[in-house]
Amino acid sequence: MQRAVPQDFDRVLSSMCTEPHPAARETAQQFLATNPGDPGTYQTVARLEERAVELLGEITALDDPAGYITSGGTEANIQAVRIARNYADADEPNVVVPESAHFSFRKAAEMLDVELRDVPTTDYRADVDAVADALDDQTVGIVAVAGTTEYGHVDPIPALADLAADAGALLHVDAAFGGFFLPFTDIEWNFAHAGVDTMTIDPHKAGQAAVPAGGFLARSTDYLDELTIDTPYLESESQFTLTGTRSGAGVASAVEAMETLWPEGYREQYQASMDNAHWLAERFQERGYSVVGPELPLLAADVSLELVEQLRDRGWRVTKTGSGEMRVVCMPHVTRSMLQTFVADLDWF
Ligand code: 0PR
Repeated sequence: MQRAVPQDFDRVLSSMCTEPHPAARETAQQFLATNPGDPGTYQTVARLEERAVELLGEITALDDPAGYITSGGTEANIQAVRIARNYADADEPNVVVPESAHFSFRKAAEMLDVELRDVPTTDYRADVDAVADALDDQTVGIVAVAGTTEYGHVDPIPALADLAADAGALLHVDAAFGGFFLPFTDIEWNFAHAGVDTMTIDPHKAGQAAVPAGGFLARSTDYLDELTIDTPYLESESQFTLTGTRSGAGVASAVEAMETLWPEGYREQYQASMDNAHWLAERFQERGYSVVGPELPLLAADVSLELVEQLRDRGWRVTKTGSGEMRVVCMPHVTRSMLQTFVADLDWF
């Protein structure tokens, strides 16, 4: 059999993953056989993981950050729900999430035996009144999304944090997608803006690190203690991660990407990606489509399902929202000339 090669990115408009920064790619290759899950043996990568958390703390305005590099946003979200459940003392714990939250919270709820209370959104954001109505004395956590998967919108995080504090619940912010764009906006989303307890922010998305490199942050190590189990035969005595053996390549490449790009490289990327998203939104509008966004570099347009299928047949990787709009994610590999070709194909049909 011929050796397989990965697809290239020149028609990928559907993915939150992107080409890793060249330095991050090279570093990932060097660390392929290292395991941050065993810091006693793999000390270099363990130190790199501390640096990764420190850098994520800078990006999210958190002094003395606690956390680690996860396998992705899913693991980080599961850990957040696990902390909220364990931290509280509830017999029948529930977590309140906007209906726009990523499906990883469903996995978390099922595995952890926590009730997930979905509440409606207004204009693609969590409705604060609806969240308030859903709370009760068994609520252990509220989730706010900073960059929704389908529309790229950011929930009213300070208001949700206040609700969580009043309810004695933890506030988790899912900035898996938005975290590397939001520092360059005036949106309130980070640990300094509001009483955020835990956060997901993924270097393997807009952070331009190699896959797998998700990020989980907690305001205090007390929260991580809620996850800790003993590891009798390792040099380290306990572990708070969900998985055991973990990707040193992901950790090392996340550090390399952040050292290289934070803040100026990420700022430039944010600006280029937003310009592209606005440019594409205008092209859609000129053609009579209605567009949602872009608040972050992601937009949805009410292109017919038939046209989406035709574009797919031409090799474009585009996806649909739950309501059927076409969704385009302007990740770093998405260039203006790529979008010009896309619009030309759109006009061809
Ligand atoms: N939180 C948010 C807001 C997300 O958008 C995602 C993934 C996650 C959590 C989960 O992250 P992991 O996939 O790292 O566990 N959002 C994308 C999605 O589901 C993931 C994705 C990435 C999909 C690349 C396709 C793709 O090619 O749409």
